[in-house]
Amino acid sequence: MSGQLEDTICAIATPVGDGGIGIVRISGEKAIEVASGLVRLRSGRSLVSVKSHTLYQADILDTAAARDTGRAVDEALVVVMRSPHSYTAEDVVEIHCHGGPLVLQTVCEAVMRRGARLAEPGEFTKRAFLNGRLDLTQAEAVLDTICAKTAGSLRIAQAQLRGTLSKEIDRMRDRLIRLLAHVEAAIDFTEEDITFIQPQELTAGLQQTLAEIARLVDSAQQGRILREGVTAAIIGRPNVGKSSLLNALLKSDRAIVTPVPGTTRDVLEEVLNIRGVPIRLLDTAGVRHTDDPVEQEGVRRSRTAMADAELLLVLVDGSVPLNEEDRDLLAQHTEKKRLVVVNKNDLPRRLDPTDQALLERGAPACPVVWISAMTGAGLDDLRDRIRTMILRPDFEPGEAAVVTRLRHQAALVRAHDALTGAAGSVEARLSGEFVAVDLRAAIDALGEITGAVSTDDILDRIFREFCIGK
Ligand SMILES: Nc1nc2c(ncn2[C@@H]2O[C@H](COP(=O)(O)OP(=O)(O)OP(=O)(O)O)[C@@H](O)[C@H]2O)c(=O)[nH]1
Ligand SMILES: [Mg+2]
Repeated sequence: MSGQLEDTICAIATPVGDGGIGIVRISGEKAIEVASGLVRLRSGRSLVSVKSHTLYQADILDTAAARDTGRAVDEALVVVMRSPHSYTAEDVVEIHCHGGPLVLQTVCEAVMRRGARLAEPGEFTKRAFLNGRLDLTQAEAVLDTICAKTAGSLRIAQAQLRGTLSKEIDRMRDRLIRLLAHVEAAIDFTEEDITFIQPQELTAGLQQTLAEIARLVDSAQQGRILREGVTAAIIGRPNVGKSSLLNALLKSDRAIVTPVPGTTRDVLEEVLNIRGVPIRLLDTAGVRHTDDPVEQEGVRRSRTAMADAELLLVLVDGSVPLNEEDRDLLAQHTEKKRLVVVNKNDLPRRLDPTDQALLERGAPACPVVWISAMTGAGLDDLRDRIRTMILRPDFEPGEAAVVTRLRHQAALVRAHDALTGAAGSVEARLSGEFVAVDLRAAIDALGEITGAVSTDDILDRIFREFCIGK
């Protein structure tokens, strides 16, 4: 990101499309001066003298040249937020106009003609970080809050925004810095007969930090599931009711359902919230041998979806005996998380006794749920099973810090490895230098999480995920 802090930046901060209001945001040293060029307050006051954090009614003028009196583009509410009490900690002006794309585009272009530059993705939040308003985990939490799909992931994002994770990281990092200071002092004064820190005390500090890091790493897998969700594919031979199940879970007529086997040809995808977990649910073409080239392509896509999904709902029709295609599918991908779902339970069961026994025993080696996509019977049970297959039953996002990003997880693992090395050196009574090297590596790894240690490369990668205007 090339953005320099001296530039004044602007962007449309609300989503594209028609809306009641839309906001153009300006931030930087010259924000008020730039906005003054196109904002004419109804009260006749100058924007420079208005109260901070107060809305004023104004006309927005599109002035092509400096002396042009301008043509009104829209009427708006304008708010000035003076540094450092703003999102970016810089002077910020927000123009709340009507939410049409053309209006917003015109206002934004007028702002740019007055000397602001279009913001890069995430640049407002990046400035909040560079100006010390947010640390990196909090900046990431802004994005997670915006993108949260379930109440659980929103709760984690909000806790992170309030600094729960950073506080825990900072506490561990401070402890390690203190230990490092003792270790280094001991290296410097190695000739003298003073002990700066007892090996037991050093070991205790290292072990405590190792345990705390391990708890966070342990939360990461669950945390990421809550933030990102998982992909689940409904698979089965034609006509077992895959599309009916998708529709039933979605409570809408999303997919075409007919009695003709081979109805679904493409992979359909919908995101839904199942017991607090975001699930990307795929409905696939029924898997069977076919000479129809269109259906063949559909089956190929089903197999890809099956291989990529993290959870498989293997659907069979309980109102007819299982056939070879069913048994074949039941035997595939046994390494994955799978649920066998027996559908059409509203009809008399016609499974062979051996198949019925096999399924009742939970075969082959995965839980079985009996449902009727038509009546909705068993769907609650299915939702419960899906959640327990994905999240640990005891996992509830609460007060404790939870790691939700691979970036944090990777840095924690590096810190853990380094501290394990340090603990080993202490135990082997190696010279303090060995311990110090590993301690420094762990301190840096933890610092990368909050941004206490950061490089342009890390920052670029983080803020690229944002969209313009955030
Ligand atoms: N009685 C009963 N019929 C069902 C149930 N679920 C689906 N059906 C019927 O079974 C037929 C096939 O349903 P679909 O949902 O299209 O099946 P599919 O697995 O998506 O089929 P393909 O897309 O061809 O692979 C339709 O006539 C549905 O009405 C159920 O729970 N009970
Ligand atoms: Mg279908």
